Amino acid sequence: MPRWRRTTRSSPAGSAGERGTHVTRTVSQEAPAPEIAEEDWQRAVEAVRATPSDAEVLLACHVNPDGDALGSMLGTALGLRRLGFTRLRASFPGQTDLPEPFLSLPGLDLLVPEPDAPADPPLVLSFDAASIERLGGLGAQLKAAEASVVLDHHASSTRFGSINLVDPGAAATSVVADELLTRLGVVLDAEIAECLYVALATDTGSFRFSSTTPDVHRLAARLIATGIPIGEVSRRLFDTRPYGAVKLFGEVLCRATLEPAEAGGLGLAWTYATLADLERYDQRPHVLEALIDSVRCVAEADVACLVKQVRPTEWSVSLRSKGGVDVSRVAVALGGGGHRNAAGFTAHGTVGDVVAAVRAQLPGARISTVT
Ligand SMILES: [Mn+2]
Repeated sequence: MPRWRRTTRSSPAGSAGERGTHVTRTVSQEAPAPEIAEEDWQRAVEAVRATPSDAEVLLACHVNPDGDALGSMLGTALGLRRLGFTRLRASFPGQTDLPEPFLSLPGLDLLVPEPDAPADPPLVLSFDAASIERLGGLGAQLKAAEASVVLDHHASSTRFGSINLVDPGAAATSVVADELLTRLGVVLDAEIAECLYVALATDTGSFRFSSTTPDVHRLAARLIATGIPIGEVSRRLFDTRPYGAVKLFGEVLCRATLEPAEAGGLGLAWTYATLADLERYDQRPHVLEALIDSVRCVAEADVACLVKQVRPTEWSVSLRSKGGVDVSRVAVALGGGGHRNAAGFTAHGTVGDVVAAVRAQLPGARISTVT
């Protein structure tokens, strides 16, 4: 009996998720020119080729870089190095110490803190940043550059470069980076491939999200064929965390709350992590990035919510949906943004206030499953 009940419960949620994905795709197909025009590819290639190999080139990615931002940026930087560029610098704004999973990425020798980035490079390339604000102070170099190439896959991209390689249908920015490197005649090697693979694996949730198309697997196959240590890379990226973080996760998950009646009966699971939790286990905030995945797997809830304290009364809120609720609507209503199944916002007040605000938005964010 429990087996039968589980089956009926998970089946409608799953099909709603598929439907949700399909709707997204239909919308993006109807939007004008979602793909990158041939002319833009050519202009990007010409911009790189027109830059002398001893000129300064700045590659920049968004603040608090994730695997896609860093991987696509460093993979492209290494590709440009193979082409003979000698004064390459990669950078991102803000906090410069990287999360552990990225500490052995190839190409890190090209990375400099924002203040040390070249002041007036003729060529700037931007990675995974949907708006120039996400580049912090490096946006000034991009604006002043003779040529600026924006590589991205956010539908919300403001296309702030002089050349924009933005493909909202791409699973990761590294898909765009790979195409540019191919067009520049760069031959993939294991170092470039590892960077692009980390980017691709990160943004597809290790090839689990619905963005994982046959083309994504074909790209992954080409990358793996260069001989990258795939087991080691995956373990570092997804299956390694400090002992203190494991204990911290345990404590935070222990206080998770399930509210089956919320979201019109689809269910809400939520928990929170405080600065005191981080301090108690001597952990840095980035270790909490993976925590939402453990909340998201609660079978009885369509919506998962993780409230992370960033200042005494300021919280960073992560939302996930299995497809019954459009959590980007919840996030946008509360001042944030994101995608249908993954979104976030910044909140103030107490944890109770924050969760109450989320609860209040859930009914209006339900996706109709009427057929
Ligand atoms: Mn990305």
